[in-house]
Amino acid sequence: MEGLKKDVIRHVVSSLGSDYASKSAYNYYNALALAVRDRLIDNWIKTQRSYYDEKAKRVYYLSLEYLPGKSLMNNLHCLGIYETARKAMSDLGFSLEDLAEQEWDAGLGNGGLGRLASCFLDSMATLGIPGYGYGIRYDYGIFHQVIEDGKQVEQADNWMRVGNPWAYERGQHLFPVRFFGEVKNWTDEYGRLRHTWTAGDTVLAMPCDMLVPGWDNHHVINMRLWSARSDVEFDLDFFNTGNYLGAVEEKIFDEKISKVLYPSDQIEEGRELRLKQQYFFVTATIQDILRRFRKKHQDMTELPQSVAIQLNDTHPAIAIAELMRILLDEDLLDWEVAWDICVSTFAYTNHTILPEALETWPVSLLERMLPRHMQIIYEINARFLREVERVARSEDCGQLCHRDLDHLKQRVSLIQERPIKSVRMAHLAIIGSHSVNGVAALHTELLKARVFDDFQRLYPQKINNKTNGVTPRRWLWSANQPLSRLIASHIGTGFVRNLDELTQLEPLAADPAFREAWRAAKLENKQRLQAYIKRKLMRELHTEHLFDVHIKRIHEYKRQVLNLLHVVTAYNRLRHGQAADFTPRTVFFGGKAAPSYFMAKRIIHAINAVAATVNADSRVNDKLQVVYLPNYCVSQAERVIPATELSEQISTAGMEASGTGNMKFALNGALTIGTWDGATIEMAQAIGPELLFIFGMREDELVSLRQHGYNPMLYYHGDEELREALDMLRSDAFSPGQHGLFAPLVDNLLHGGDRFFVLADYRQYLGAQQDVGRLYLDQEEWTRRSILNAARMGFFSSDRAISQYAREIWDVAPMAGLQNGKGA
Ligand code: 73E
Repeated sequence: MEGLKKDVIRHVVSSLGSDYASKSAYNYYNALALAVRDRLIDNWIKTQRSYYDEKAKRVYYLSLEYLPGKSLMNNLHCLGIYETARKAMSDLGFSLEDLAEQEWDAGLGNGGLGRLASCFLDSMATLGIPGYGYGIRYDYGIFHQVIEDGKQVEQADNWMRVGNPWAYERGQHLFPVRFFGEVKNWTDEYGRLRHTWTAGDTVLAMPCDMLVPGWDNHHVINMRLWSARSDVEFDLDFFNTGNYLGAVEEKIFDEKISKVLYPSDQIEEGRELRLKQQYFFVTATIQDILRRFRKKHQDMTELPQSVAIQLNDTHPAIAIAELMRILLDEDLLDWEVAWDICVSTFAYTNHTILPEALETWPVSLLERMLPRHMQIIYEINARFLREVERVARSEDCGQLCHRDLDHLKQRVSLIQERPIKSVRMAHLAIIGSHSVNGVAALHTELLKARVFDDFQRLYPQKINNKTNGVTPRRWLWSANQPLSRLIASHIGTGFVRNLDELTQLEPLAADPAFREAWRAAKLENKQRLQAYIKRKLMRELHTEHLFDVHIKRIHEYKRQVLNLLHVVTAYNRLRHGQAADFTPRTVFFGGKAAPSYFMAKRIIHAINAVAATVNADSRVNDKLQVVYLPNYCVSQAERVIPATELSEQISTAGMEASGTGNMKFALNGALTIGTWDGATIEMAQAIGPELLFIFGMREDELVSLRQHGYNPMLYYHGDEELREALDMLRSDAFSPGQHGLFAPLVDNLLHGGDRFFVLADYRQYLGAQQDVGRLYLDQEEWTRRSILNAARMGFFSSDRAISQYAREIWDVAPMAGLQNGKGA
């Protein structure tokens, strides 16, 4: 402890240039972070060196998004120095909790996809897998959300302003990135046509490395994020032209590439800068991967034995064309050889079947920005369509008439002709990879049967499932110390690295004393949240209420509106004195809406309007409260999830690819009210469906309802309570003086076809909520179920997910000496 104290003081003085006697929490947080980084860097160097020494096959995880959140507590726990640090900082006059508050969330992602990437890095580090995360170091992460007059207002997330003590910026290792320009054709000595992409604009990619430690194993992997740097400083031309300010402007323009994260989750932006971001990060990453590979290899055909590249959705899919370009134009390999290398190296994860999220890029834009890549994509397509024809003719599709074959080719082509001629990035990713995986069982089945059914017929082995998982280090041990300590006192700490060990809790569910202790841990977390809400929102929570929580991105398919209709109905019943048996509850909502997503923003407004009315109504507010948690982010999730008793997972069946919040809640002892969707299905199967509150129509039922003609008006006319709730929303009951404010929401349900079947599931949802309320009155049974929920969550560890990727997709093994946990 003395050593740590000394190091902290030394950093306050020599790294931060401050007086250690002036007790600034900000300085002491940064100094502690630097002292922790010192303790990681030796192991990071040893880890990286061991990959070379052992000629390990490496895994590269390419993701445009990461959501690491805060690093301090997690890193202290991983290093096993949490208690030491707590004492040391207390000696220096600080509470570790307060210092941790000083850290800004690294919010370099929108939601589940980015958080999954961060959980996966944590698991690779803990399992000892030679992995690297690659992404973009956005200057501005996901916007900071404030609620003003009930509405979302976006503020810039200037997370870098105060510096980042965790990152190493490596300004000396810059990689060039080219755009635009032209392609020259030439003939090599064997008479083969060759291509060279020349000129164009150049910017530079600077690596920023963040260290990702494993749990108590000395294995530290790297997350390398690229930051754009202009090359104009190196351009002597501008001295000669005398256009100094012009050159500076150009520099600012170039550096715009890594300025900001696109804040839309599953809605395509289709903006030129977004494509630039994708290519910028992809080419820098591929250059870095090949640089490392070439240190030990000359023969490029050995690449797939040494390197596996996982594409996190299609956002980095241009990597396939980029690797082809390098192999063809720089290494001068033949097409077939280069293509084999590519397909054997790449694998692609699909995260959504929502059509509006499937990426396409206009051919005209690609031709201009990446002319050589567009040529290559055309060539990939031509060869692929010839192959399709060959397969179709050779098999029993022999009977395929020409029309069918033409249709098939149109459907699977990389090029879509309408509404504008574009490249389908998902098709590029599928064709250029040896593995395509979905993220939960149902999602993968839907990929095979619907979205990618033609590809499933063409390549029956390619599409596979890897159900998502979450890291127990952050989402149980670090976020929920009261519960973790209780668990550890009964079954030891092995569950932190082997989550299956939680099954040892099962017999304890029958033990009244253990149940009481379990409830006490939950109450402690509820009180902690209560104190936080008081501090931040000046609101007093009732900890005896059922804490009912719906936190995630705001999206119509996630159906926050369904929850809101339940709240309004409960409000009406209470007002009308029809709810004598109502179980008091506080309903929490939280989540960001894409700034351009009108309906999602209006939903936030409606939630806040209902909250204001309900909370101000003294007839009901001792029994029902609604809280909107502004600026939902990773660190907020870490506070809220441990305090939650009811987890809302109520997406339209078939639409949530997996969900990962659902897992974090159950792991922390919340019961789930949910639809038969995403990974909630597998959770119900693992836990026992009777221990969750499952309701609503299933995916196949919705398909047939849609086919037979779904008429939301029938539900409206047939259900008095539903009608009352919708009429109130449409009138100004919640928006005094602003008649029609929420009419777009209601009209969308009644006259817009209710694409997400809110009305169809309303009555069943109410029934399930009634069951929840009733069960909550029986605290012993509730607690028993809560314990069993957590006990059966072993499968949903990201360690299990990563082990499956490693074995079934990447063919990589943990580093020797690290398989069973601790390293040397
Ligand atoms: O169901 C979640 C899933 O758990 C899914 O909606 C989400 O990915 C999670 C992790 O697998 C997701 N995010 C995006 N697509 N699916 C996405 C798309 C475009 C931009 C940003 C995010």
